Parts: sequence; C-alpha cells; structure tokens
Amino acid sequence: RQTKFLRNYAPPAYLIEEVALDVHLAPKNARIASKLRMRPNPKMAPGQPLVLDGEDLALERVALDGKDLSPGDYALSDGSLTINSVPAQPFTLEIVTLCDPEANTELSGLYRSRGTYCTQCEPEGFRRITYFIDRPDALAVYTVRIEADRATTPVLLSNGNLIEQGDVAGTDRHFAVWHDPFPKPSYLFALVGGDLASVHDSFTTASGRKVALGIYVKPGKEDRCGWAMESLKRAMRWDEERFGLEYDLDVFNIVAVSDFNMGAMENKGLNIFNDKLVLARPDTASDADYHSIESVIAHEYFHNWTGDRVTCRDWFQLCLKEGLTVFRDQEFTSDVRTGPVERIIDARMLKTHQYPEDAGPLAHPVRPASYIEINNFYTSTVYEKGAEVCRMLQTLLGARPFRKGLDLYFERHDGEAATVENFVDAMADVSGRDLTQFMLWYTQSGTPELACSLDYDPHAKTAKLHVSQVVPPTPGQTSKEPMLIPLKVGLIGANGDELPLKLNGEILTDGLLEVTDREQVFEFHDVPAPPTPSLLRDFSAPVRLTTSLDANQIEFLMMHDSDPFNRWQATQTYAGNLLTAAAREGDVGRATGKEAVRLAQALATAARDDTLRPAYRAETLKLPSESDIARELARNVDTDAVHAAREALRAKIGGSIGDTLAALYDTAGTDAPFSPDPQSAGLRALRLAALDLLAATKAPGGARRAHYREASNMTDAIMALSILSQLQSPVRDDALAHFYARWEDEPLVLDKWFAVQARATRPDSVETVRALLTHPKFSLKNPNRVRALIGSFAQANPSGFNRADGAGYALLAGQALEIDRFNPHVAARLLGAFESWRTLEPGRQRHAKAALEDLAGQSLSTDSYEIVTKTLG
Ligand code: B3K
Ligand code: ZN
Repeated sequence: RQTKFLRNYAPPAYLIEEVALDVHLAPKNARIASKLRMRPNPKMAPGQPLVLDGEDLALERVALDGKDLSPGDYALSDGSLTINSVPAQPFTLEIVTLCDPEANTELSGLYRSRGTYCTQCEPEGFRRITYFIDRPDALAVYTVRIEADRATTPVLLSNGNLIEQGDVAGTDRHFAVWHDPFPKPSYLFALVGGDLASVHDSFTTASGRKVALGIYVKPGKEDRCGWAMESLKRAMRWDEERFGLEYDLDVFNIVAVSDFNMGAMENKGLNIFNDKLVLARPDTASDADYHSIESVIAHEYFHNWTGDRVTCRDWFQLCLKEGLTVFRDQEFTSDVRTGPVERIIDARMLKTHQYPEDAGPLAHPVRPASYIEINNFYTSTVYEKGAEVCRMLQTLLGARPFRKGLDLYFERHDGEAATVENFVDAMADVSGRDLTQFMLWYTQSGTPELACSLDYDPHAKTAKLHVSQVVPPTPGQTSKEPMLIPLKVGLIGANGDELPLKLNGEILTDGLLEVTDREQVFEFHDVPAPPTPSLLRDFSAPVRLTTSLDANQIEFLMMHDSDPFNRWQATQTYAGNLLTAAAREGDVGRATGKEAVRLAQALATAARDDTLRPAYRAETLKLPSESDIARELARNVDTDAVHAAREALRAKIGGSIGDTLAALYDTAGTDAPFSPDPQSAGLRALRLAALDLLAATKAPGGARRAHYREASNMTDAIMALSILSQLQSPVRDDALAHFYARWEDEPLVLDKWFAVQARATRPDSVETVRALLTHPKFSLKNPNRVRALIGSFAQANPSGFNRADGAGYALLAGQALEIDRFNPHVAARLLGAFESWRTLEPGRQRHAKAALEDLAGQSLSTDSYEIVTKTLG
C-alpha cells in the first residue's frame, strides 16, 4: 500500500518499440506469447535492470534475443518480473504467460463476460495479460494475432486494421491478425473474442477516408444498436466541424458487454462498452438512457484524439484526457440538444457529485499529487471539474483562440504522452497570456467560495461589485492561493432590460470579469438606477456563489434574467433557501408559507411559457434534490428533516398550481409516436416534471395519475413506477409485479426494476433492499446489477441510506466488503457513498463512523483500504 507521488516521476529505463502478441484464447488458460522489440532509453542511465509489471500470471518462458532465460537470470515477485542484465543495444524479449479469463472476477485484464472474451486495460490491466512496461508513457506499435475455437468464438477483434484471417489448418480453431499503426500505451490495448452479432455502417471523413463502422452485440440485440450508430456518426462529423479532428483508421468498432466495471473504454479503434451504454429500443430504454448513450459514444470517440493520439505521460495527468474529453462531449451534446439545458444538467451533476467530493475527506486536486490506487481517481473531480477547467480556459481565451490552442497542442504532441503543462502552455502560447495563476485550478483542491455584493451610489450613478474569494482548506492543503476566476455578470434594470456594463471607461460586451485577488471591487459607471446583478452567468466557474440578494431580487431574476442558466439558478436558489431553512429548523412550515406560493406561481409562469423550450421548462420545475439541500446545509444534516421539507414544498407547489400542472401533463405531446429525439424527449420531460409535483399532493389526482400500465415507452413507465413505488399500497405491488413479469429476461430493464425500489423513499427501504439482495435475479458479480440495487440505494436514496439507526450504513458496508474480495474496483466505488458522513448530525455520524471503523479493521483490497482510511481521516 504505497503512496505514489507526482514529484517522483521518472521516464522508463527501457523503451518498447514494437509488440507482437499471439493470444490463444481458452476459458481457463489463455496463452499469451509476447515478442517485444526493446532498447534502453537513451535519456536514462544505462545498465539498469529491466523491470516488467505483471499480476496473476503464470510464466512459461522468457527468452532474450532468442535464447531462453533460466530462473537464475530473472526474479519474479508479486507484481513484477525483473531481468537483471539486458543488452545495451536494441534487443528482443519473448515472454509466454498463461492467465485464467474465467476466474478473472476483477474484470480487469482479460476476462470472460457470459461467454465473450474481452479486455479492460486502463489503468493497469495489461499487466494481468502479460509482463510489460505497463505505464502510459511506454508507447509501442502493436500487431496482435488472436486464435480461438471457431465454433464458440467466431468473432475476433483487436485494435487497428484487420490484416489477415483464416483457419488453423487441421484444427477447429481460427485466427485473425490485427495491426494498429499508431503507437499507443498498453492501457489502450483491447481484444475481443466471442459469438457476436454485428451491425455495420460507414462514415466518410472530411478528407474522403471511408471508415467501416461496426457495433458488436449478443445475437438478438441487433435491433438495439441504431441509436448508438447514429450517435457515433453525429460525433464523428461534429469533431471534424468543431475541432477539425478526423478519424484516422479504416475501421472503428464498438463492442457491448454485459459485465463491465464502468461505462466504456476508448481503446484505439476498438471501444468496449458496458451494454447499458449501447443498447436502446423505445420499449426498453428511457430518454435518460438515450441521452447517456449519445454522450458516452461521443466521449469515447472523442478520446481518439484527446487520449489516444495524445495520451498522458503518467496517471497523475488523467484529467488531461478525461477533463478535456468530457468538455468536448458536453459541447457536442449542447450543440445537438438544447445548450442551456445541457449546461444546467452539467452544473447540477457537478454540484451533486463533485462539490461534496471537494468538501469531504477524499478531496483532491483536478491533477492529484499523490495516490495509493489510481483506480480511485476516476472521480468527478478529475472528470467533471476537469471539464470545467477546460471550459474556463475557453471562456477566458475565447472560443477561437481556444481552438487554436488545441490545434497547437496536437501539432506539438501528436503521438506523445503529454502533461497538463503541455496543454496549458499551448493555450498560453496562442493567446500570449500568462496562465501561471490559472494552473492553481489543477493543483488546489476545494471549491472556491465567491461572495459578491453590489453597492449602488445614486449620486455618482455607479454600481460597485465587491467580490471576495476564499478557497477552503482540504486534506493536505491548509492554505490556499487566490485563483483566477472567470465571473460572467450582467446588470438588469428595473424593467428587466440589460444595462450596458461600463467599466474603466470601456463597455464590457461579454460581461466577463476576471477575479484574481482575495478582495476586488469592480466599479460600473453610468448606471441610471439601482440594478439587480446577475452573477456567474452560464455557470462561468465551478465555485460556490453567495450574494446579498434578497428574496424579491431573486424572484425578479426568476422572471427577467436573460441568461437562461441564471434564470433557472434563481428558481433553485429561491427554493433552496426555503428548503434549507425548513430542514435546519426541522419546521416544514418554513417551506410552505407565502414564499412557497410565490415560487409556485413563478414556476407556473415558466412552465406555461411557450417561448421557452419544453426541456428547459422541465428543468425549472425540478426542485433542488435532497442531496442539494444537504450540501447547502453543510453540517448537522438530518436527512429525514431534509426529506420532509422537500416533500412539503413539492406538495405545496403541486397543490397551488395543480391546474397548470395537470394541463401540462394531460396535453403536452401525448399522442405523437415515440421518438428519442431531443424535442420529443423535452416534451416528455415537461409532462413528467409536472406529474412529479402533482403526485406529491397525495390527492386522488396525485400519485394515481401515474398511469403505469398505460405507458407506451420506457420513460413514462419508469416515471410512473418510481412514483408508485413510494406508496404503501397494492397499486405499488401490482405495478412492480407487472413490470417484473414483463421484463424479467431483459437484464438492462430489470436493473431499472431493482433501482426503482432501491431509490424509493419509504421507512422500510433498507429491508426492501435486503430482501432484493436475495432475489434469484440478483448477483453481486454483475456490476450493473450491483449499481442498480446497492449503488442506487447508497447514492440516490439519502433518507434510506442515512436511516437514523445506521441500518443503511451497515447494509452498504457489509455488501461492499463481500464484493471487495473479488472485485475491489466496484467495492471501492460503492464505499464513496460515505464521503459526506461528517456533515451529518451527531447520531448518524456515530453510526457511519462505526461502520467505517469496522471496515478498516477487515482485510481490504488496496482500493477499498484507501477509500476507507481516507474517509475516516
Ligand atoms: N477511460 C475510461 C475509464 C477507465 C476507468 C478505469 N477504472 C473511460 C472513459 O473515461 O472514457
Ligand atoms: Zn473518458
């Protein structure tokens, strides 16, 4: 359990130029023969021992320049193979190892998922396939021959282009040879073998290269690939148009597998996906599924440039590829859907997942300086905050200079393993800006707190905006430097007009202020009357904003802000203030008074406003979530009080504007045939957001409106089911039984059945989840099912998970411990649900701490050990 430090980075002592793999697939003993053309790294001291990484391998043979080595020539340890003496000139190393795909329950390396052989190598899975220099700065050109049984494993895929295939004479085996001309690190290696069906299409790039596109799935699922294929083609075109980036091989393949530790993987030319993020048909997939398929297909495709062509020097630089690629996929989704809605979704996601991470014991910078297990750093800080950092660069530099900077970055580093500095230097060079202070976004953890207040001077006709920033202390970082924060603002006149922003004798057309100091004042001139400030427009920086605005001013912004993000934010702030007051004081009356009625009226106005897109109106109708409220409370959180406050406000709103909501639910786009396009999805979202508020009234027109059986698509069905599943009534049981009977043989749909019950806020939700753990269709071995049941419970059922008697914590700890014995990555991720335990009231804290301490006393994987010990602090 060693801590690794960024400051200790040293290049590899040896370089691998070419890799030839010969893989013989077999369920229990796959044989991998690897032939490496190597040479000493001229930049490093000569004569060093050659150390190769390896894990869970049986070594059969090592040969140097054709001569077998005997055990005295090398040393084998738990994680490595060391050859003491190798030539000072280029040499060839041959290694033969065996591994057991069927016994590979970690789902890292080469494993079998329901009969399909597949690989997952990022970050350190390749060492579970063969001994190798398994680090991202060791780039090599790969040729891969795969051989397998022809009948059971007819499809054989690897990275790059197919160069040869055929039968192995005199046997029932066949082979395929793939060659990837682009040098790549081992984490981008992939191989698939199985009995798979496929769907094909093609894409012609801007410069005329015809690319064969293939999606490989289990036979029978071919009718669920259309959306993924369309999304892929949209993404390929978009990347050409927006960033001038073309695809570079003749083939692009995607494979969907059912057992996968995360969402998907960007292996060069052969992306491997969790089938959840590929398969969709109107009756089986919800709008949310279509949305995530589109964005993840795009994300993995975009990695071809930001990740594959330019990769990371070391794992500390993970955000270099992930933050940038998330930023790119967000921009894509904004362009193909409704921009402001996507911005709201992304900001909400950041606040829900990343802010608590940044405020808790696992806080780390976007570029961590140390880690014990790199698998624990695929976090929302690295991904989503990392994306915000790229977005801020684009905001500060402007879209065109940002694009130029990216061009320069590719020009300089194509084919290399790069660092965050390389990326920021390119941006600095094209813009002529000094980005030294900006680098703090990569190195300082914690969410900056920005406090703003506006002073109006009626005589001078000036408005002074006072801004102060504090970056809170985080583990290992007690004192912080002030950051460079792009703050987009507007001033709104009494009639709702935007006022010109006159600052230092110039007009600020883009409204962009650059905050650089701890305390700063921006003085606007010629302001005729007291304005209302609109601050942090478009969510221009990932900070926590506090303002001196009162309820009337916030209400004014709900009506008049021309920035769609901030207009939405105003409703959230208004509702959030009511909810935190009610939850803090344990008095639901605080959330149901006159102000609640005013909020309801404002929501009704927005919901009826035909000039706004339905998807946007839907977002406006969604109240802050329970975790949003808990995050705002920040301490002494009683999750029952939070739940009660939110329910009371929902019911109040549902009751106050029931007619408007009912009209929306009953009319908006009900008769059109199902189509997953964003406009249709927006109409459905609006109806369902209305239903959600109506259902809260508990009146007959409420929950019973959730016509589960009449739903003609999965979006409506799941919404109805999740409303009904909160009830204590036979209606709930009937609906769940009906859903189960219809979908018991469709794993991805059945996951929804598990998840809906795990999320339902009922006093007995712990018992419900416990009972489902013993359901014949439940398995701890399938990550999707584990996430559906245990993950949904721990992450999306705050009052159930944080039940006052600690039963939720005990449940999670017990299950995670069991999973940890065979799949540490999945276990450690589940344990992340404990990250906010110190914000709870003392009783819950005691229970959470006891559960964590109990875990700490067990024998844990490195993954879970790191999470548990750091969470305890
Ligand atoms: N790069 C992969 C994530 C790998 C996670 C390994 N624990 C998918 C992605 O972010 O695109
Ligand atoms: Zn990624």
